[in-house]
Amino acid sequence: MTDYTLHYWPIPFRGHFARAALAHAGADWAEAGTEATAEAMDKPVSEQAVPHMAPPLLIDHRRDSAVAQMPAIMAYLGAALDLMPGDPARDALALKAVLDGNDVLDEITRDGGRQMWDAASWEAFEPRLSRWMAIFEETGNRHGLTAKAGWMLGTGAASLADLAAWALWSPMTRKLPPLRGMLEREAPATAGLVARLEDTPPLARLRERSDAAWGESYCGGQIERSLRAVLGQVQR
Ligand SMILES: N[C@@H](CCC(=O)N[C@@H](CS)C(=O)NCC(=O)O)C(=O)O
Repeated sequence: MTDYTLHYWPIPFRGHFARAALAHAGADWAEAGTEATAEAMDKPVSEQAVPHMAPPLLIDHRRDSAVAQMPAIMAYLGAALDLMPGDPARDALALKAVLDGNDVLDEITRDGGRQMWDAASWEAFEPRLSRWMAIFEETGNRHGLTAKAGWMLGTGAASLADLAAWALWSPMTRKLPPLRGMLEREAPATAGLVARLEDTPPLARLRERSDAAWGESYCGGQIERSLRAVLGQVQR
């Protein structure tokens, strides 16, 4: 049996945060798959591994524990896999980067597809997306990150904050290429960090595996179709 099982859908999106942390740390995990993910989510709460509304859900078999809510999963993995910067101020900023990332995911899917994008709503959102990019950039700049070197919080190696930045911006800008130019323009140091992490063997392998399994999917569903439509992309 693997050490961890991740319950999530066959898309990168919110699941890629946990995957990035697990892959980067060389942890051994299995993907539960769509059927088991839906089954776990639909069980009566009294029968769930941890009471939860929606995936991602992470099971740690070695510690016999389970956690849901993406930022809580990242806090868990940050501690379990030694990915925290190690002082209270930067540990809080690492968690903040995860929470910022989760907010961006909610915003780019209009809260999980409650409404679809159209030209006007996307145009109104673009300055917010630019600002989110600038928030990551300014955070990194304040800790010495440049396009060529450094880490989001000035640690000596990738921390949870760097993995959150990768998990947020890499799938988004690779699966929705019109957004890549925006990240490079608004957040060149962050774009450089994402590219450097992308070239590390664990994250390169994760990218290859997920591309092979899930193709061009980003967030899935109708909301992805409407996102691609406003970005002038044909869904493959
Ligand atoms: N706040 C939760 C959001 C979870 C969530 O919205 N999960 C989505 C996939 S990204 C889902 O499967 N939703 C189905 C539902 O809410 O019924 C988290 O951060 O984990």
